[in-house]
Amino acid sequence: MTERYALLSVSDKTGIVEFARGLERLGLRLLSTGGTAQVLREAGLNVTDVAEHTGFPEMLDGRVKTLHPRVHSGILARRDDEAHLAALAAHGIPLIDVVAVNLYPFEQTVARPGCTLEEAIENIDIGGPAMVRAAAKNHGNEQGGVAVLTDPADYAPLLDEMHANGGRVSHATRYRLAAKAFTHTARYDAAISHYLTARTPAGETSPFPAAFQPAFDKVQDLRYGENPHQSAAFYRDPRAAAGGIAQAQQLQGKELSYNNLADADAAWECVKSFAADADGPACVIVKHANPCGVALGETPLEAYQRAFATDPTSAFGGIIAFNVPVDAAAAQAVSSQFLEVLIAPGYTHEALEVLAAKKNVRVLRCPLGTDPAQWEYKRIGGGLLVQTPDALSFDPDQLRVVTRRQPTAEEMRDLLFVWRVAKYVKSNAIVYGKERRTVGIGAGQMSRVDSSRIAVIKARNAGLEVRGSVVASDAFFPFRDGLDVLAEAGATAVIQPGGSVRDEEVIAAADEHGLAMVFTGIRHFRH
Ligand code: 93A
Repeated sequence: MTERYALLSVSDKTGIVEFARGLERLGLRLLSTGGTAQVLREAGLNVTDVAEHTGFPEMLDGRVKTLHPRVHSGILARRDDEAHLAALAAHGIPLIDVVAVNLYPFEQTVARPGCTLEEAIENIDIGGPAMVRAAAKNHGNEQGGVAVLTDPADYAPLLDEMHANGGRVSHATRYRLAAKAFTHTARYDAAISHYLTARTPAGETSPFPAAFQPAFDKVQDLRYGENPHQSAAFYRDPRAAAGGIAQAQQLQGKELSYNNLADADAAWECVKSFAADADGPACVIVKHANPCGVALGETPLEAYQRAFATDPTSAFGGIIAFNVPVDAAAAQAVSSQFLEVLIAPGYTHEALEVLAAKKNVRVLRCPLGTDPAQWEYKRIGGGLLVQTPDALSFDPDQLRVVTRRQPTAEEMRDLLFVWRVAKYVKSNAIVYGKERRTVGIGAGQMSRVDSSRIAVIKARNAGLEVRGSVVASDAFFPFRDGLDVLAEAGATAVIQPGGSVRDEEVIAAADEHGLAMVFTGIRHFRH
């Protein structure tokens, strides 16, 4: 049997006609299942139905199409094994050298609103994964083996390679395709397991499946991890919508490091919380995962200058993010400080020219899209914590003024600003601000009083006046001492979740100091 076969059986028919035509030109005979065969025939190709090849009809509504020894022996026979080849010859079974399969669209099916359990089950592909796994297992060696394709993006490169090598596919390519194929079927089974274990037969669902298999695609190896002796890599969630830092495009600069990416994420998530149309240009400067300056301004330049003024010492070597395109004036200003990474939804041509002079600065362009709710993961020793993101934003109408004094309109505007920033500061977070810019930020302390004191010290070090500012606290004050610190520093209004058993004591302290205080009812711990 010298004829070589390619078996094509795909739900996603993208590119399949061109691929089949290329294979036919290379002298391969085409074998195909019902729907795929029809598409190929309509395109004028010469196709043998699998049913004709096996001598057995597709049966049970298509549940059994390719599950037949004539298919699986043709795929699984070792190409350099005399006994295997003799067995095929004895039964008149030809070799299948190319297998292109993609599976019933299980994930798309269960994502459709109102999808029933029966529909989901019918979309669990059985014969497809069997062929993919058989072909991947038998990718072979230098003597030959099967090329398995599970992604239409691999069709054209495979044809090119076959053209260049007299119809042969190298062992290296077959190996790479086999590894990719097992990733394809592993993800497919993970999706089925997630769906089934996160619901009961009656359809009651829970957000989290019984077992958890994250699926991410490698973007690149990183030079090292958080420290030079740690190795690291960067992965992207293929299902994430545009808008996360993982979707950013690097326009210039040195290779991104592990810490660059982590800090860029912190800066980008914070700056994105300010909408350009409602809030105007915003700038966030991050160091060690915490904002060290956040401000709004009339222009990106002004937003940057006001953010920088919060803490010029910490801003050195920082990550700077804007929620609006960067123009030449802002580019000029940021270039005059030492910075690691610049992120924005866009850059003017002139801005890019200015930045080009700073060759090392990593310049990222990131789409501003809003991500759908994605799970957050945190490794703990021997385990994994998974949670939904801290995406709850409060309804301003639900704010509760708890003090005798009402905040002025100006204080209220600033309270909402510092509250938004506090969400992106590591706990315990205390953020002083005024005129929609941060004045002092206390981050990552074990006690809230210390965060309050540190924020004041930092503001004074930067030569900023704390008196007359407003303050946000990411969680309630457990005692009045934190509030006393704020009042003594000269703050006039406070925003915090409330909910402490000592709220009464804290409210009384605020009244004593003549402060206005607002409860949000929402806590924003961040660790
Ligand atoms: O129903 S199956 O689990 N049983 C099979 O024997 C089988 N063989 C191929 N699904 C099977 N397939 C799948 O059919 C392939 O994985 C592919 O997704 C689909 C292609 O069908 P058609 O060519 O009829 O569109």
